[in-house]
Amino acid sequence: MERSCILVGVPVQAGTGRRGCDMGPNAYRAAGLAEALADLGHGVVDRGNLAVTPSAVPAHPNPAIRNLAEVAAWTRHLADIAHAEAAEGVPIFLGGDHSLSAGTMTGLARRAREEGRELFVLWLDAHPDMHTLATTTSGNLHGVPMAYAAGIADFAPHLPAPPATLEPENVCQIGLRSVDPAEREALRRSGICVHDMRDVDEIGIAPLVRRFVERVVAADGIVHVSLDVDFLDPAIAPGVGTTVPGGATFREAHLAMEMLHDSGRVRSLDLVELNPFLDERGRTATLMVDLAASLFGRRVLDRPTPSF
Ligand code: Z70
Ligand code: MN
Ligand code: MN
Ligand code: MN
Repeated sequence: MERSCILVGVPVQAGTGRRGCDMGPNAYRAAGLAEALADLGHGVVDRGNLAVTPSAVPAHPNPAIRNLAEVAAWTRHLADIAHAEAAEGVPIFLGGDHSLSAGTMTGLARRAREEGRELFVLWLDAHPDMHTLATTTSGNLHGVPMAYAAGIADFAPHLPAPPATLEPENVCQIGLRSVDPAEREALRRSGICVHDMRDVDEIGIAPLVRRFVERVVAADGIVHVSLDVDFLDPAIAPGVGTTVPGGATFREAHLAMEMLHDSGRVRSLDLVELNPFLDERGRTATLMVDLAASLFGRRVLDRPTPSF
């Protein structure tokens, strides 16, 4: 039997410098995410919005860091939730800022390890989010989840120890165009597969996604997609706190989603960084819903459809 989509609202904005991301989950609902998935024939369960109660965590010497206790609480809770929901269906985490992926990816990594499956992550973002607590200068913890989840640095005792980490070789980042110096160094050391926008321009999105899918299939792996709104060009997706020019086009983004769907390997999704307060008449929320629909099987013409 096909797995149902499980919507999990994660109204966290503690990891970003701008307010409004906490309205993200409800904006996806208003834009018709559940209906779009149901129209494609999927079962859909909406778990509503999560909440956490932060408790004190040891301070970090970097004075720039903001909202550490809150991000720690979300990370701990989301690792539990992702681990549990991945056994029930296909969790779709409705952010909320990208700090939520520290929790989701490590919980999913634990579930994959228990099932003896190799977990791959396709990270679609203008940013690698590869800072450690020591290197972040903005102090915004949406800049650290990849370093945390790939076990690049030890975040304990400030953030909870991850229940499992990603294999850096199984992570592929596409869309990068804003990388801080410390992140560039961390990426080089990590072994993570990275494609900046120059690669997208020179090679094209299709060969990049195809190569990734081939590696997943060769390992009989499963895929988590982490989609940051700022992967997209701000001209088509203005509802985000960090607009970086030169992002993916409408067609590149849809093609990536369609190819991932056809792989039949996608088991979970983060939709992050939507800021409805900065959006224009819901167009960014609507675009993200349409991209999720492409990822879960919406197509122009009939083609063979692998099930999850
Ligand atoms: C920058 C920082 C970031 C997302 C912005 C930006 C980080 N490297 N991440 N938007 N998703 O502040 O650390
Ligand atoms: Mn919990
Ligand atoms: Mn991000
Ligand atoms: Mn980003």
